[in-house]
Amino acid sequence: MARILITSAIPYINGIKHLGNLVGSQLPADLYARFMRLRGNEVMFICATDEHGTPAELAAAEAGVPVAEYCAEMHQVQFRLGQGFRLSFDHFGRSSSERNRRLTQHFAGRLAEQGLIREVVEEQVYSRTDSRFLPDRYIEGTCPACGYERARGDQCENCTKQLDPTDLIDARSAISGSSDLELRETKHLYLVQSAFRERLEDWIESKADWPVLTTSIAKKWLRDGDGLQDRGITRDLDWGVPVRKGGEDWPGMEGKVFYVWFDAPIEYIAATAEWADENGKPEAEWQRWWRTDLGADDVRYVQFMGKDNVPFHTLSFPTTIMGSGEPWKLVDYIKSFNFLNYDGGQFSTSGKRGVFMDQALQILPPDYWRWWLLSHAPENSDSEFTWENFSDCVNKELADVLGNFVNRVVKFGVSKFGAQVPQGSEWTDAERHCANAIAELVADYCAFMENIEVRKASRALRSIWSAGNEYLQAAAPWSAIKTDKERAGAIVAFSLNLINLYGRISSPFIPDASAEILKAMNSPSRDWPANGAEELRVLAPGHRFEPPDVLFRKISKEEVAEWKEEFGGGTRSESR
Ligand code: B3M
Ligand code: ZN
Repeated sequence: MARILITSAIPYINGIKHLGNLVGSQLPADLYARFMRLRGNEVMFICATDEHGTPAELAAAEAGVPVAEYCAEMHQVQFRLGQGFRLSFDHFGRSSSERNRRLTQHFAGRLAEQGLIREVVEEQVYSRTDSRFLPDRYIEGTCPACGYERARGDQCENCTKQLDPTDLIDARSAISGSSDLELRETKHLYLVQSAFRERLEDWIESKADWPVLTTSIAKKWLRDGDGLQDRGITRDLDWGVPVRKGGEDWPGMEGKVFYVWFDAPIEYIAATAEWADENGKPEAEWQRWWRTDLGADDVRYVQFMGKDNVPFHTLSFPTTIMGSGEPWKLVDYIKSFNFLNYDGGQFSTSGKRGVFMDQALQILPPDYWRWWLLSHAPENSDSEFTWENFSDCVNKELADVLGNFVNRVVKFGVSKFGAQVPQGSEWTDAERHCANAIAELVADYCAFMENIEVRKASRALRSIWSAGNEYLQAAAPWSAIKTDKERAGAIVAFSLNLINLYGRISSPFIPDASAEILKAMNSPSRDWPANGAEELRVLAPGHRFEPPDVLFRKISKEEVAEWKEEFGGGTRSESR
């Protein structure tokens, strides 16, 4: 049994996430966490809301609520939506927690002690119209690298370049739209990332097994030297972690807070401590996941995130960890994702274009979304959601291939043999052949899941379902029953065992349907399927079951037309 620490990028608090956000981090992280638990590993799966910085302040201002109140409410909303999608976090924390405040100040203090923080008096963009500094997202303009016109002061989301507000061309205030800006002096702390160039290069270089998407982004920023410019880790904002050195004041930094990207990844650690607090566990219980001197040396730590978050996780956060000089756990594997587009354009939070997590659950159960999203995860390139593709996929793969198989077998079986596994005659070549094929496919499925190849894993699972259909079609118990009831019984018994197997191995993708199947089949709990024919004899003759309800309904043409209209969005805004 291994110990696996899994973190998903922590979603900004500033509103309900769309399906593109979901499939870029939280959902595949959940897939992996569920699979790893199913295999008998000890898993700690952590997520949280990212509550500081300009996104939170801007959203709260727009909602007309104090920012702390806004964050508390939105945290609950995101937490419940996560449950709605069956995201199986061990803890869903808050970056505004007391734990994160203390830990962030602790890291800053350590970095200062190691000589890795510089105090810099610099000029920052100040808006005369708004009477305030405009850090990060408070300012928008054209990206100097790629020309994208709605780049923000902290990062261009089009080309992922990390930016400073002063880099933007034709800059304007995101609050008032004003371009009546000037540069004013203010003091900030800088993290000396440049001191880590070689260590970071060697570290990334050693990660030969990482997805190319992850290493190519990391190497690009290392090579261009861009990602290793010393970066400001403080801001002139009210909302955030107050700048302190461990438990002490930081002279000259009164009234300033840490930059959201400094404290957000530290929340991975803090959230694990929050988990311990909430469950009445001693410090050692969370430290054994994070401190290599306290038990975390045998932990495998895997992070999930969208590609725009990669620079922060391959350069900045590792610098914080390494620079602390303390034995904190570094990530072992970073799985990153491209973007999901929506019907010929981008998902847009500001333009309300696309499907958002709350809306998705209002129209269909979570398994339908999970299956489509994961089987179309934007792993090797961006991918696109269209309603036609979605409804085809659900109707064919879930309703026809899986749902219909279960339904046919159970209906036929119950009508001929009652709600129990029939005795039947011995297996024939048909069963042996199918059992072997399934064993091979299950091995493939496992290998893909271990390697976090999400699309390939979904294809293997679909093939496992199809193999059952092909078997049933060829074995044709409805014909056999006319001449040889025992043979028909054998086919039904084998098929019922296939259903049971499907219930056990499909849960990472479709947890609700899997649970329904297992409950209906009155399934004995077992370890992960051994790759042998044995698995298809688990439900013995005489084993009783309850016919399950229809597992998946079909999506109609009318619904597709209606939803297309409803979710099209008023504008074709370019913002994600
Ligand atoms: N909140 C960005 C995002 O939601 C950011 C991730 C933080 S991970 C430490 O995409
Ligand atoms: Zn750009």
